[in-house]
Amino acid sequence: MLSNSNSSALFDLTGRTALVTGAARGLGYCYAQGLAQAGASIVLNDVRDGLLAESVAKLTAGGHCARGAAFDVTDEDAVAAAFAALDADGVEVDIVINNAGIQFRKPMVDLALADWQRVIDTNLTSAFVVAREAARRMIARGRGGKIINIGSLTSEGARATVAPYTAAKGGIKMLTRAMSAEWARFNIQSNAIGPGYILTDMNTALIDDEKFDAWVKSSNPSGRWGRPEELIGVAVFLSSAASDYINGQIVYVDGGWLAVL
Ligand code: NAP
Ligand code: GCO
Repeated sequence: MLSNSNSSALFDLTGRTALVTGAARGLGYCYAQGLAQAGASIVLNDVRDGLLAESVAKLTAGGHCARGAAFDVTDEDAVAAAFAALDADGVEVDIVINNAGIQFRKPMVDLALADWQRVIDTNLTSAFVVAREAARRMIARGRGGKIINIGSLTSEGARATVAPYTAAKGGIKMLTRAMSAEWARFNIQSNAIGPGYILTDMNTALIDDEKFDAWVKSSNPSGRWGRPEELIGVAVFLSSAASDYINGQIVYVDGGWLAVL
């Protein structure tokens, strides 16, 4: 039976280093902040280094250990170079949160292949590219690690006009299982988080649309949008020893959306 002190130690990330992609703002910054508060050192990635520097400064001002790594997650060479730079600085990534993602809303009959590809590259392929670099090092070090991919309600169901996003997030669910199939034996736990409709910049147009806002509120039994900080708990859980025997799962943080008819 765990005593209170032991149970809190389960979620302690002290001594761990986490790389969070797309961490300058939105859910990525929340994950970075939450893992930092749980004791982890954070490598924040984003594609725009200006905003990234501000977010790193916010965490360090709060007494946390954080550094920025500006690179485009869709650029395989840039990802490799970023990990090489971390190697050179002696930074060993124990936890990866593949959070970077974009949305592009258009009916498929009007959708350009370039736009399809950009969403797939950012939301799915980048998770493979970043996790591959991390897993190579985790396996070589022999002390395991955590890979957390970011899915969505669209990992389970589709809505019109977001086909590439839906295909990517469905792929994230199965890629996470593929990572488990190959890496669990190295004590690497690969799981995913599936946020519902959350109040971030990605959804500004939807939040401001009265009909869509009403649909979101009527489609989940909590009757509201999720708040970014409500994703922190599951991120710390899947980053910690508390989830060492969980692999290949996707944990939905959706107000009960997927649980009801
Ligand atoms: P967001 O507010 O649009 O933030 C996305 C972040 O990813 C931004 O900081 C963005 O950088 C960064 N990014 C985009 N492309 C990148 C690239 N190529 N390389 C590196 N960083 C890149 O989105 P969010 O709502 O926080 O969503 C974050 C993740 O959660 C996404 O994967 C999204 O699909 C997923 N998700 C969100 C919701 C939701 O309701 N919000 C629900 C389910 C899943 P810039 O600032 O430079 O643009
Ligand atoms: C959309 C939204 C959704 C949410 C999220 C739901 O256009 O429907 O952007 O995709 O962001 O993925 O889980």
